[in-house]
Amino acid sequence: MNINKLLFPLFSLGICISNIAQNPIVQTYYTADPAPMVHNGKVYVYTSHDEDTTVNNFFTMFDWRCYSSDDMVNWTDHGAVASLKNFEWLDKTNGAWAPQCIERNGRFYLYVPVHGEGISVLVSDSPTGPFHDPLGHRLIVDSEDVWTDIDPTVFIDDDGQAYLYWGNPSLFYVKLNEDMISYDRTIGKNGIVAVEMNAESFGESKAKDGKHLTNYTEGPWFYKRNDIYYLVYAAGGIPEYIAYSTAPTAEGPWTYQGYIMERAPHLAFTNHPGIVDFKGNSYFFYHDQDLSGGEGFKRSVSVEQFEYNDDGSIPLITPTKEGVKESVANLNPFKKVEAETIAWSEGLKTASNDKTGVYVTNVDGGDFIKVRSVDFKQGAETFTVRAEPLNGGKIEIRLDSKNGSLLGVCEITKTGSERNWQTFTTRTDNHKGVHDLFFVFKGGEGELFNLDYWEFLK
Ligand code: FUB
Repeated sequence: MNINKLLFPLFSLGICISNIAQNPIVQTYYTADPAPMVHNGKVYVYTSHDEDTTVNNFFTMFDWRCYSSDDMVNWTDHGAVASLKNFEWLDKTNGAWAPQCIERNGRFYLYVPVHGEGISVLVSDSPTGPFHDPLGHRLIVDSEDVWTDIDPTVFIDDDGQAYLYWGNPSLFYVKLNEDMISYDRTIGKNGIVAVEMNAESFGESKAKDGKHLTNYTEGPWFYKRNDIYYLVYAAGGIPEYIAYSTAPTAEGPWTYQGYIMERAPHLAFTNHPGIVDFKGNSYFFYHDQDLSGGEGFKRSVSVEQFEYNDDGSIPLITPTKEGVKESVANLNPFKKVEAETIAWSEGLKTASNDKTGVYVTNVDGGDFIKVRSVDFKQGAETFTVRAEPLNGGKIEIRLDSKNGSLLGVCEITKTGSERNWQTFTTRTDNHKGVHDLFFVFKGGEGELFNLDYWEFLK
């Protein structure tokens, strides 16, 4: 039994909330520590991943996942794009903490901390991997305490100089060389600059634990917008708020600006920011613990749209279940859409293999997928889906709600005893215009089928 199927009844008000909820943005896995990256008209969000089963009531994290969106409401699951197994030299099976990815000259650099083993880097020719380890050892060497080397954040300035900031409870940076996998060893202490932690720069410490000298705690997110350098971070010790500081240069001096996310009942004891501008809007990513019904080691990534004030300051942002209200693009249903492109789902998981890539699995009767802002234009008369029948069942295709008007029913029946992927087709009502689309799964006992992709034909 999929653990999410047990937890979903706990999750808010079920059907009612699911029709309006957009947060968390992933319901098939627990995801944390969001790191958004805009590339080629898409937002990619790299996340850490809290396992469904927690070991020793602590962070249980083995790999890093990636999701992408063209419209900020439907998210395509690219699976686990990297894991601790990418590092052959590493003798660790847990500790895949907060990542961030950046593109330079057509290559993608994924900076990752392994808890207790410092910060490393992986490289790929594609934003969704495969990633490989270019060094065979950690990136940040000669650190005085690898236990504090977590939460890397990377940014390339207008002059081409790349910076990597990180740290809990102190803050450090290196100036990355153009190859992005080494750094200038002539500055700071063997290349590592320790940022001066004072109340003017990072606020007064509220943690009162003797370790956190200022309000800065961890999870920095570093970027520049309209000549202001921003460092947004988890603050206030445990439980964490989100605060930020600004500076006139990439190296400071930093000025504390206060909180941008306070506490709310469904937030976890940690929080972790990521901010991007996309298609003219600004988005704030963070994580909460709503999907797990309140377990701080089972977190989920959420996102809110916000607007900067005229002076560049960031307003207080409220964490909501509704999340992003409006898509910034419509989804085209007349070309192949991966089944794992989801605005909201209940009861499902994704898996992947070499032949099919990522697919939707754990499909039982009553589960469903919602896809938002689907533009049927002048009408669609046929639906086709690539599926792997297991016990077999049906897909009810509905508009605008789980119980909305029925466009058609696609039977996914098992033929023969072998498992194999096939295409199934059904006629649909000739519906027009932009709608939310619901696939509601119906069948008997056990798993019904797996789903690869779908499309409508005119
Ligand atoms: O996800 C593990 C740790 O929790 C991260 O490194 C911190 O930022 C906090 O979110």
